[in-house]
Amino acid sequence: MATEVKEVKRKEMKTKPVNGNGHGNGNGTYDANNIHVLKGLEAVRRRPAMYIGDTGQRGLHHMVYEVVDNSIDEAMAGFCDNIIVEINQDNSITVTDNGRGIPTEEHPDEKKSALEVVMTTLHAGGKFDHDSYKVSGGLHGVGVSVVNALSEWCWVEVCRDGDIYRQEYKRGEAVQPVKKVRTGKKTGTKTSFYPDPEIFSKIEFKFDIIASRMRELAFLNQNLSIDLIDHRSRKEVNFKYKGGLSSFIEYLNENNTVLFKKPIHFQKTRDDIEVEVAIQYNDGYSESVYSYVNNINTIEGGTHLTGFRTALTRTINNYVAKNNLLKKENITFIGEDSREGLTAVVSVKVRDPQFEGQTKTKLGNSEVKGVVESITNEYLGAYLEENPAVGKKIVEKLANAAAAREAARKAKELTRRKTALDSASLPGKLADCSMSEPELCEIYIVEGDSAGGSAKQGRDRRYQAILPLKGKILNVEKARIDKILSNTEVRTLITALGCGIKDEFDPAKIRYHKVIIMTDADIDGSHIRTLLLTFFFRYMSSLFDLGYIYIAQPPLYRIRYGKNESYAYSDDEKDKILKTLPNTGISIQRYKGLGEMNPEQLWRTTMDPETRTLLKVTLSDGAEADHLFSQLMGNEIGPRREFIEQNAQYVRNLDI
Ligand code: 0RA
Repeated sequence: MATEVKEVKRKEMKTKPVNGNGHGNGNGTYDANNIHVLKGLEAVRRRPAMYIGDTGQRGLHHMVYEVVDNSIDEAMAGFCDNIIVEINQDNSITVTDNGRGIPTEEHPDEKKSALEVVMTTLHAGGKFDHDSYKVSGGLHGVGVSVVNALSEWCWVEVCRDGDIYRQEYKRGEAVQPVKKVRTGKKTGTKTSFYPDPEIFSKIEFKFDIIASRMRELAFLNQNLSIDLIDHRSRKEVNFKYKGGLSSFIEYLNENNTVLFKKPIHFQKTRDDIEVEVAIQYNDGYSESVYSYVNNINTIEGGTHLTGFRTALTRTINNYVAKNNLLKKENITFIGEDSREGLTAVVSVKVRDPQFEGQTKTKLGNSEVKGVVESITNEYLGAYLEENPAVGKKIVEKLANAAAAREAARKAKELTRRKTALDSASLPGKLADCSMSEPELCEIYIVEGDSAGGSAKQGRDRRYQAILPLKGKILNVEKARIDKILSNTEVRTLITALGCGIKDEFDPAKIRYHKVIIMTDADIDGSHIRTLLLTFFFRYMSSLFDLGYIYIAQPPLYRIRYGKNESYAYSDDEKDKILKTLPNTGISIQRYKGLGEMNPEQLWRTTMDPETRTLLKVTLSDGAEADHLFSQLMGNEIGPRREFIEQNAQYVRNLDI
């Protein structure tokens, strides 16, 4: 999930209009009069980002999801239980499903095969659309014709009624009419495409990115089998979960100590809204709640999540009152208490979802809140009554959380001192920059005072701030918020960033739009980096969505020859440089830490925007990142060791 961002200006992207005259030119077109189709495709190719978000890594992978979504629709309609996704040698993609097959008969209005209409008409929809849970707004559900328009080539084979039909396309235009190519017994649809290099900056699919979305889809669609095959590396995985959301919860809690073994899991349809929820608690302090609408992760939440949260707190409070469980303590839980150590997934299927918010991932339909709330009340209430042993454990956990909250409040009130969280006074260790526009400013969080010193001398003080951190920050996976806030390094960091934390977190207040983690290229450095990323993930996660979190890339080697020198950022690069040099008079220095570079070298190799490389850390999948962070930093030692062993060679390029 980490994507490399070279900070050099990208060449202006060439987008060639498709047959600008609106008529087929014989170059891949068999129907010269189809002005309307060509206009649609041209619009997509002119402004691809409007349809798939961007033309970088995210948009590229979105192409795959768009095709898979159509097969998922067929699965949700009950006609498909197997999807195969193949990444081919040449980075083309093939998606095969065993559904009914896209209809191929002549479309009554368009006078051509329905298959061709679906593949070449923007928002074809209507009769040949699935009447299931189509998504309006957002980037999903833009249709497979968009993928087609943005592909250098594409072909589809449909198996129906004993025959296999096929059509090929070039940049969205059909090359010839739909043809019967052979006979076939089964039914289904197979789509293959190669994204257009004129549109996308780089055509290289990441196995892990596709895998985590396929895993998620398999969790969300119980019993659906999804195979992912990478022909480049011969990797292969199958995702199929009998437990659905229960399996999802078990996966999320794989590295945590849970309070009870079997997740609480229920599913019910009311007023045409399908609600499915799974819940489990672990002995940690953070909240891991993921919500979905029509298989789309609603990272900004919305009415379904609000309904769930309200019901959770209320149902547990009712249970406590009804059974006289906390007579002495006289506590009423607030929402925050009921979410400590909570892992939950809330998935709804809604017919006409309205998406709002900055990233269009917040459900707006008001009718959904009450439905999720009442279903959760009923099922969770009944579950607690029937499972008093589990009920007792949950209530104990929440009572602890409430007591800690109360103690923290009292302590704060008693001291009443201005805390370091108050951004009025900046910490002394921070060497701030002189400019104050956040969009121009960056902060380097540097491991250790000595590297901090070099960074302070080497930086451009107009827009670069330096915050040296002493040693390791607290592992936030293992501590409650009050303890986290009593840690000096963490407080310094929060104050320097200026955006607050938890309830007071406001990304609009952040003082720098680039937060750059700069640590040594050794085990300690990678541990500190992971601690920092975990902290940002648990307490300021929207900074990732906003694209504010970066990792600096210091060089590994300095190579001197005669009066010249070069820096190598990887072993490969070092070998490449050495090959270009005669064998005499070369000296190679391997950097063990940032402290070995003088200020000028640090600036030139790692901090100068003209020459540096930064890794931008993005979370393409929150649940996947959650699993990874709990694996890296959680309670269970076994899985962590296993992870580090498996990934040791990738530490420099850890994909989060
Ligand atoms: C509409 C109607 C029918 C099938 C599909 C859509 C369909 C579309 C896709 C896209 C990928 N895989 C798909 N599988 C099926 C079937 C109508 C019928 O047979 O009665």
